[in-house]
Amino acid sequence: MDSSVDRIADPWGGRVPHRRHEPWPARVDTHLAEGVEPDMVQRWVQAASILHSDGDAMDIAVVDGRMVGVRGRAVDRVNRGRLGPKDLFGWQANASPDRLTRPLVREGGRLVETDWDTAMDRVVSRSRALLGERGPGSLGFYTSGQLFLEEYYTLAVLARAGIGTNHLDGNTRLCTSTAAEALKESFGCDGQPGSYDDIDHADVIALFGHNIAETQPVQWMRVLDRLEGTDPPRLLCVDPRPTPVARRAAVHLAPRIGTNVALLNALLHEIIRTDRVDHSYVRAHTVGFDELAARVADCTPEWAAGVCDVPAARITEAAELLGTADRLLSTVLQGVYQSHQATAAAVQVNNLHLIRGMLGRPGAGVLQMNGQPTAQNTRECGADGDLPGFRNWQNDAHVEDLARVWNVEPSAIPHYAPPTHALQMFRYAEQGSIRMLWISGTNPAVSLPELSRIRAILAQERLFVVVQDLFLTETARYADVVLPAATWGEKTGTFTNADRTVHLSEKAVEPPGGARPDLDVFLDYARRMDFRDKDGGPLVTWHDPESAFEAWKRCSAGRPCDYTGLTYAMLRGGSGVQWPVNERAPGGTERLYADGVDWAHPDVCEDYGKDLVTGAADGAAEYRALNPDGKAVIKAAAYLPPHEGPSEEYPFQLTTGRTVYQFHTRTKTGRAPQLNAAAPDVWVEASAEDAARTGLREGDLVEVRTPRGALRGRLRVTGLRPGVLFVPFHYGYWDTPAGDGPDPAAPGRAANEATITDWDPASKQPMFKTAAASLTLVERGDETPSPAPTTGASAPADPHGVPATAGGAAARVAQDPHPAWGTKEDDR
Ligand SMILES: Nc1nc2c(c(=O)[nH]1)N[C@H]1C(S)=C(S)[C@@H](COP(=O)(O)OP(=O)(O)OC[C@H]3O[C@@H](n4cnc5c(=O)[nH]c(N)nc54)[C@H](O)[C@@H]3O)O[C@H]1N2
Ligand SMILES: Nc1nc2c(c(=O)[nH]1)N[C@H]1C(S)=C(S)[C@@H](COP(=O)(O)OP(=O)(O)OC[C@H]3O[C@@H](n4cnc5c(=O)[nH]c(N)nc54)[C@H](O)[C@@H]3O)O[C@H]1N2
Ligand SMILES: [Mo]
Repeated sequence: MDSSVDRIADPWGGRVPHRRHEPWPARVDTHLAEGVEPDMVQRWVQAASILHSDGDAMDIAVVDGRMVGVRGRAVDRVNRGRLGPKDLFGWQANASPDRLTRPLVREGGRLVETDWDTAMDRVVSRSRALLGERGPGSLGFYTSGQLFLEEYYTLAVLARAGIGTNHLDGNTRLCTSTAAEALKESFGCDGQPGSYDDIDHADVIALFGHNIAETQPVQWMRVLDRLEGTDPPRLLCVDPRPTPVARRAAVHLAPRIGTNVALLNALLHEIIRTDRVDHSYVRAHTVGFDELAARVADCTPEWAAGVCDVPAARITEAAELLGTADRLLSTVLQGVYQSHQATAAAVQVNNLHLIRGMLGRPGAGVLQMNGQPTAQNTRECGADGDLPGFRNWQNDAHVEDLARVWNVEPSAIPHYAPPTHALQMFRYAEQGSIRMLWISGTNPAVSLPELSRIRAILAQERLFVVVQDLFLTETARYADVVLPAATWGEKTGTFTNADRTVHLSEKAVEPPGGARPDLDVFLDYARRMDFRDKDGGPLVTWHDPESAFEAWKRCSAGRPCDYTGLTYAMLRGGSGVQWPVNERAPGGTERLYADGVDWAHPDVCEDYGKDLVTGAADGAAEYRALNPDGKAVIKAAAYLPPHEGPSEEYPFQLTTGRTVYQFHTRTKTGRAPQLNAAAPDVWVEASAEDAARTGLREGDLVEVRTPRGALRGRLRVTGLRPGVLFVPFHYGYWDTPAGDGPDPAAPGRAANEATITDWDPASKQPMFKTAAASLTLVERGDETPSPAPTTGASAPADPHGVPATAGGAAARVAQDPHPAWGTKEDDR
């Protein structure tokens, strides 16, 4: 080890210059607990990160049955040994003293400890009673993007074919349902076209509403390394905040919130006007170009400049960059997916690639990103609003095929309507048709919009709430039964990152006390419920992670996400592998759609498409008429103004998001000392212009209010777009002194007190990024700096007097740019 870096002060660590078209050089990052030296480690256990969608491969260091650190895996295609701050420090949360170790049940209004039999009996008897009295539609399952593939698949089988409910969705609805929907709209099917390796080859990288530096820090290291190498790429950044990406961009556009479609239509207009269109690609592989050309004919940069409030000349510059790129890589994330016209905007990025013929070649690709580590599997396995294996619920042949795999009658699989989306499930619970809600691996009392409403729904007497988690979360306080789960490092399973790379993550240590892997809980439930197939055999025929994986392989056979060529043995020791993996592609598949699209044919597509304005689903006949040969669909969309605009009472646009140090509702990162200290409490960002105009200063305690609610935090003045406020959504409600729920006397703290109940019509993803808000002073800061980190997008406009974020000795990480092992291709 020849260097060590404070990776809180410098989240991205040192550079290893990276030349274009060459493999990304390795650098192995290692963090061990204080006092532990590498030669004291007894076992290194293979795993991958579950604190973002990157899939950073790592080994967990074990001493005497305890986790004592992590090190990146140089051999892996995704991260080549590097780890981000959450990867490096987040594992400590596993050993937190407040882990749940026994099930809890509600007795006389309070949660009390009990044994598994008692807890599961309550869940099973309530399930049975509801099935008998009210039918399968009275049960709903709200799961995660953070469990393992084997767990989602089991849950999908038991919910869809066991219970027979249509109400199964994941928090992936809040996260990547727009990614999935945009891929379905353009390519007929989910499935990431691009590869992270495209970063090695692209000459232009365009990031739309994606703060990759803070949210996929390891892929940002890859970009930074390219910027230090020969023939560096030029970056386009579309983001209203001054993110680290914006600071390194050749062109940074900071549009008015909610105007992505207007901007993208102007970029498409310019590319068509200057004829940077790959006409032969368009002719061979797409339908819909003429409609797009007509739709954007009037969308000049001058027009968009008025809508988006960015200079027309900048838009032209951006279009030049995109239009002249030899290999263009685009990424899209929450600044699009959670903003206004989410699917319409994400689809325009696909259109950009289709009309420029930028797909399927090294460096030419689109990444409709995922956010959560295992969101891809929620989608593949049908634990969200899809059927397993990207089957089409409107296509009877697909439902019959799924019924064959499960050995049930097709009628046993609800497909009378699209699977219910998460916000609709909460609506049904509010209205009383859903009477039991089983929440696994998600914390809706912090992460859903309009929290006062969500709390009221969860608190209803008539709703039976089951929460399966590691901790007594804000949501678990409302539960009737709490099931203590084992997590990453304590259980074995596979998961798939945003570029289709499948990793195996192995059990390194025992879970605390009586905590059990989610798979075991679902299997136990299936057994107690005695779910049967059509011949009277057990519906769920597997019993452990590997047998669940084998069952999933059979379900995935012949589908785009084909896992049939993968085994646990293949995933051990080397790098992760990108699906599809089958007889045709035994080593995996780097990029999809090298030669036209494969899954858009009416007989095989996952979806027939939707109206991007109303969300109305097209039928098979309409789709067949539009796209008989199964080409890529170029779908145009007109810009529409956001639903809630600034007013006299609420003059600001409120947007929300993330910092590099915290993950979501902080159940893990809030328990990792280095991470938590770097961003210990909520803050509010406003622009220097707005601060000057309103007389507010760094550190002032301010209140952000919308028609839904309010929250308070200390002000950070940044280079944010004027007129916009930003609040991180990581912080939940303030507890009562007794710790039994939100303190009615305390002010609001969660961003979602203020957000709106509204969603994209096509993807049903909630709009966390667009609301109108007011900003008022509560109390002067008197030189108290805001708790906002100084390293990322929340860097102060004027650093004077603001202490720089640093981690000190406890945050030092060994970085080895010349690891002796695992660097060569043939080591894989
Ligand atoms: N450190 C960290 N990393 C994470 C996570 C985490 O919680 N913490 N979560 C993971 C998950 S699940 C996800 S989904 C991803 C999310 O990753 P990102 O999408 O990168 O993160 P966000 O901060 O939610 O939003 C990105 C940007 O959208 C911009 N934005 C807001 N409104 C608009 C708009 O109207 N137009 C445009 N163009 N931009 C806009 C914001 O300014 C913000 O910088 O991160 C993953 N990685
Ligand atoms: N305002 C605003 N709101 C947002 C967003 C935003 O940008 N702005 N982003 C949205 C997005 S993209 C996302 S992904 C969501 C995230 O929102 P949530 O999913 O609610 O956030 P997490 O904190 O990740 O919750 C995961 C829960 O699962 C538990 N857990 C972790 N591992 C395991 C396991 O192995 N088993 C079980 N059973 N439990 C486990 C954790 O302790 C935690 O309580 O928030 C959404 N909400
Ligand atoms: Mo997410």
